[in-house]
Amino acid sequence: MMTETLQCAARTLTLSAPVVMGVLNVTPDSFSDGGQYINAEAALRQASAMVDAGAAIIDIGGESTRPGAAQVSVQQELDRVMPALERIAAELEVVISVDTSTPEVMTTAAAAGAGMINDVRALLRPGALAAAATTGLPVCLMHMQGDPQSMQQAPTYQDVVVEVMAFLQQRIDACVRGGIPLHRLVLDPGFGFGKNDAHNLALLSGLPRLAQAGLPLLAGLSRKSMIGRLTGRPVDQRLIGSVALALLAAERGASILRVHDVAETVDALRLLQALRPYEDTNG
Ligand code: YH5
Repeated sequence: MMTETLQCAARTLTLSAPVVMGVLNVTPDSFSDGGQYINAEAALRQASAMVDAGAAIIDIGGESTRPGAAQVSVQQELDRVMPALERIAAELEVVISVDTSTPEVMTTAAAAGAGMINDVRALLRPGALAAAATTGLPVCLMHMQGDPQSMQQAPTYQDVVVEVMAFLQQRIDACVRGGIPLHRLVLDPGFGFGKNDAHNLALLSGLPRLAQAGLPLLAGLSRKSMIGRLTGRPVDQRLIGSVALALLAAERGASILRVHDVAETVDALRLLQALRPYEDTNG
């Protein structure tokens, strides 16, 4: 039987219907003068709006993993993430996911009330697996080919679905050996992380095969470059493309949709969920 709930510290996340993870912006540039206090208040307002719009999870990250983004120090990451996380944990009833690959950020965030770890490097950094195990929190293991600096230069696969699944299966095995049981794991093919459009589309189409691992799937497609290339839209006009891909991913078995536009995605997922009782009754 498929995992239908995730225990996220004190909160239980039910995944029998797809849920939305809202992406919280904690980039430093937009609040450079106000320091972390203003940053945290702005983050709280943004998170609060996403919760009102139906987000089940708020994802907070202090390292930009966009293609070509600069690396940040552990202290910079903590400075960006922790004030916002503390404010949100104090004020909102929502699961907070911390988007990090850094062991110290995992343990510090967990102690401050984070309910999930989202690691685009699938706990491959030294000490990350042990740190995540110690927190007792669920972990999203994402596939990436290469590193954020160079991953989009020349991604290559023989069979992208087979290779992503093989990588994730290795990470599942490492987690179970290292004290993170299966019921704490979520899998993510990592759309756009060392993939061209053909790879991303093959993975979207192949999600039902990834779902056969029996673990919940997370899909992050919101506003990504593939939508730009396929629709000709700049990043501020990708709402409809993003909602369409979230819906296609949910239909193919994704349980958690990581999105910027929470209200619109929640509407689309409600319609999918309304249709589900009528599926497979047309034969
Ligand atoms: C993900 O897929 N993605 S950060 C480039 C864009 C737009 C958006 C304009 N963290 C994922 O959102 N965590 C990120 O082009 C993630 N899965 C998980 N688990 C990248 C991002 C983005 C990049």
